[in-house]
Amino acid sequence: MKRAPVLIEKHGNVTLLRLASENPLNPLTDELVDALGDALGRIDADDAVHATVITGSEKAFAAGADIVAMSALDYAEAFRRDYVGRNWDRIRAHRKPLIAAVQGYALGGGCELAMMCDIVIAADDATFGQPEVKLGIVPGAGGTQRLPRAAGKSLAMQMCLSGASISAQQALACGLASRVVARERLVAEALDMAGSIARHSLPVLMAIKEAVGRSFESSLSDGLLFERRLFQAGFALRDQKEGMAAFLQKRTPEFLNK
Ligand code: DAK
Repeated sequence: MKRAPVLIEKHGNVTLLRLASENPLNPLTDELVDALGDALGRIDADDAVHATVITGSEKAFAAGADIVAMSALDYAEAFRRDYVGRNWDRIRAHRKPLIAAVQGYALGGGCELAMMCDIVIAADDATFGQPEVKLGIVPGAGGTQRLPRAAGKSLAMQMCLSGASISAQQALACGLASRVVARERLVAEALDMAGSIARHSLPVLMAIKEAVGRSFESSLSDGLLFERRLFQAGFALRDQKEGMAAFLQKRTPEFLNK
């Protein structure tokens, strides 16, 4: 029997998704990205899940889009099928917190997938790169757009124009990753972080994700107004009452996610 390209584990109100193609480099085939999109769609619809960790194999988070499939594409077909747009958009549209736990290679679409997540934790052996230029193509899932925002223009240009990768420590230094941990501890640390996020009120977590996301899409004044309205709307939540009452009563809040 063919194994599932994405393995799903439940850890309380955190889900762990392991990219697990037969090739441990995890080329991002349509099958794998479809399975990831399906899993994230189910998580979005499941009130019991508050946060998700996406990880890969010991060798690779993902070594990029499937070069075998891409090598056969022509322009008409890529345009007509909106090549890989459809399934990738589902990842981008996910509304709950996503943590990428990156071990080994995160190249091309693999680096772009990590950047679509809200937080990137890297194992000390992780490498990040946008090697598309070596294949005669430009990055297609955010490398030229998210990487400059995450890593700054100069480093993003260097990576996209040369195709050379950076180390986990460089990713940490430039802000592409927020933590580097020993490879043996990667998934445990990512699950710990997800758990510390997931204990909070789900609608508040989703609103924070939306607001931080908006900061990349809008002017500062529009973003600040969006944030202020979300902040004010938060007083309609029962969890605002609970959070503040718990603080004043010196107890742990019991959020209702309402
Ligand atoms: N696709 C298909 N097969 C791959 C692959 C890939 N991305 N990466 C590796 N493989 C295959 C190799 O061909 C080899 O196959 P066999 O020869 O065994 O049949 C096997 O995996 C093992 O690979 P290597 O022998 O090369 O293994 P090494 O350990 O020596 O090297 C490596 C590992 C990761 C450094 C190397 O395999 C490598 O450089 N791989 C290619 C990395 C790459 O160029 N990635 C970028 C691809 S372009 C979009 C969404 C996404 C994208 C674009 C648009 N939209 C939403 C519009 C993304 C584009 C890309 O990612």
